[in-house]
Order: sequence, then C-alpha cells, then structure tokens
Amino acid sequence: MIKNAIKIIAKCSILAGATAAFGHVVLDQPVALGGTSYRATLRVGHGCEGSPTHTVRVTLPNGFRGAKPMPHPGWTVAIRKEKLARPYTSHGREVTEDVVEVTWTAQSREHWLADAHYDEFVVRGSLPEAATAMWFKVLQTCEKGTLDWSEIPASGTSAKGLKAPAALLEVLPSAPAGHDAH
Ligand SMILES: [Cu+2]
Repeated sequence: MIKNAIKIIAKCSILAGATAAFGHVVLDQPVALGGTSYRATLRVGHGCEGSPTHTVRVTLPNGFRGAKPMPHPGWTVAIRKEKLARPYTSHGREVTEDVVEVTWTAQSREHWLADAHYDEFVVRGSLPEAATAMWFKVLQTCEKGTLDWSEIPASGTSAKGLKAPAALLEVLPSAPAGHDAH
C-alpha cells in the first residue's frame, strides 16, 4: 500500500519537475500525502524582469489548516486570518478562524532578493485527507513591478500555456484506493 503511494509520488514528481519552469514560483515538494503535516517551501526563482524582490505574499489554498510561516532572516513575516465558513476541530478545540495569507517583507534594501539569486519561503500546515489539487497563489513585489503567480487552469492540473501559474501541490489520498479507511 505504502509502496503504491511512493510509486505515485515518484511519478508525479517527475511530471511536475518536467512542467515547472526553472524560474517562476514553485513548491519544492509538489506532491504530498493527504492528512499529513506539510512544509510548503516556495521557491522564488527570479525577480520582476531583472528587478529585485522585496515582498512575497502567499494566499493559502482552502483546506490548508493551521498554517505557521517560518521566519526569514532579514524579513518581517505577517499573517492574516479569516473566519472559516466551516469551523473544524483540532486538538479538541473548535477552530473558527484560520491563517489565509502570509506576507514576508524585506526589512531593508540589503535583504532584497536579487534577480540573480533564488530563495525559499516556508509555511507549514495540515493537508486534507482526500486527494485534491491545492494552488498556492504568490504575489511577488519588486523594486519595479510585480509578478502575480495566480493563474489556475480551468480544469486539471497542467499549467501548460499559463504565463504565471500559481504553485501547485498535488495531495494524494491518505488511504490507498481500493482499501477501506479504518
Ligand atoms: Cu519564471
């Protein structure tokens, strides 16, 4: 059962790797098992047409619960919470609002991310049990201009043809197909 899941992960990783452009904003681990804690590592591959990046804002997908961003040296991190349409229970407590957005902002010019460099921004959260596609929308603000990684295909998960796709996470079912969850 676990073997099958690993096989699927390997297959998806190859596919994701092949379609993800080197630049762009992508997730370091584009596939994960449902019902697990997931460390979303967003890789920012370049600036805005050569201009350095000073702000990275991530809109978290629905169902990504209990998000906690990792602080980034030299950058301020801020979170925005929203009331949940459907509260859930975590550690025996009802959760009625949750983190929906994380923003990292460089504290000074020396911490700006140069176009010639790349960097990673991390936020951890819990994944839903069921298989799904989760899109992390990222707004990258530079000294000159912005890049809005927010495009999502009308159907399916192929970002082919999209100029500025959101970062995709494919969530695999937590229980292998064909077996009853118990
Ligand atoms: Cu790119």
